[in-house]
Amino acid sequence: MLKGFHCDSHIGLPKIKFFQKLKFSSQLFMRFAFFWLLLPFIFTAGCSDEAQKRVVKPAEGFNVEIIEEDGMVLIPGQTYRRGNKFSPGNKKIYREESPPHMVTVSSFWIDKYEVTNAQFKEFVDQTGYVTFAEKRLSKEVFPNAPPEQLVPGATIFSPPSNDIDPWASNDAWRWWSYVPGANWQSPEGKGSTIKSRMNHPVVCLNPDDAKAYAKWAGKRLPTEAEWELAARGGLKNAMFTWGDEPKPDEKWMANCFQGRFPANNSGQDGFIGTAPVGSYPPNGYGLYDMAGNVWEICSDFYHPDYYSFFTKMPHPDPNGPEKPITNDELQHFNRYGTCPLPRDGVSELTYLHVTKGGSFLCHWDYCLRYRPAARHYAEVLAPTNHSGFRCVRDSE
Ligand SMILES: [Ca+2]
Ligand SMILES: [Ca+2]
Repeated sequence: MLKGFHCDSHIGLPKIKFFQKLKFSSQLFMRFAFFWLLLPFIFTAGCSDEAQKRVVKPAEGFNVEIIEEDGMVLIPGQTYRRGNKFSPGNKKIYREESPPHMVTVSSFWIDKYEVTNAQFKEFVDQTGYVTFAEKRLSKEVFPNAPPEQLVPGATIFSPPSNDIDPWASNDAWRWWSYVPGANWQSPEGKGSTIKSRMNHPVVCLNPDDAKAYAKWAGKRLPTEAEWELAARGGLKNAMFTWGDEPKPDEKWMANCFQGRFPANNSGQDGFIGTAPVGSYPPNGYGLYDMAGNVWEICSDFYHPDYYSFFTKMPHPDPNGPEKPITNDELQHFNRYGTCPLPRDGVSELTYLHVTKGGSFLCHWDYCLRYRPAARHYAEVLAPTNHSGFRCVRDSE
């Protein structure tokens, strides 16, 4: 599949190999150049009024002072333990989270909420920005791709009509489909609309789209280390953003998936798909949806073994592995435990970027990743309807 994506890191993409042979062509260069040409305008558009800083009450049950400014929260610089080596509760192994290690992060501001459709629309209205999912891919750039995979579109959750065992095979395409016409304005494809969902998180974007928005807003994407620190909400080593209890007082604390994945979503937590941002309790830093709702794209490249590399070469404010990898290389790692270095001619469109926090599709038994330590990835090639983002900016 050309614009492939899958929910779980152990599942391989079946048809992406031809990308490894691609050169970084002039058309791809033009795609990136387009964003840069816009910058003089969008930088001006992103300037905001003078900020008002105020101290707000901490979230109930947490002794953390929160300083808030223009919809962002100041996270104080600190050293914390990143990652997780324990079973998160469902006895599954999430080895990409190990080994846990100490990380020092400088102070930074982070958005209280995931970026919404309304916010992204303002960006598009002001700049004319066109997202990756809205563009047709060129036959010249992807000579081996079937024509039906070159049309604009995104990868959309498409559950089967009957119960299936998600562990029965490695084929996540049993519940994902490439849908022509799907994009941030029509997240389920042609005929779908966000009109009644303007306060929901924007989806169907790739990392470049998220970066373009962040630049326009005078912000940037968070590093993985920043994101996890913020998600932990002042708690030390807790399994979830709210503590260690999966469902305290029988209350769902995040928008995730109940029922039998993938065919039967009971929506017991109130939402089958995305929820309006801020529908669930905030964490100790007053941040919403750091667990569930939509995955949040970070600036780091993804490598499943990065934490092992990092523990050998720790440094403050880590920003991910220098060498990006592709999905093919990830599958090689999952099979053999080693990861070949990227080769010349590999398209940047196949590089994996870190995503954090899980989504409305994360399930206790299948993908228990609505946890701060959990790690997953997004491809530039594969916008999906369960991935979004929020922004950060440096602290002066
Ligand atoms: Ca839900
Ligand atoms: Ca989220």
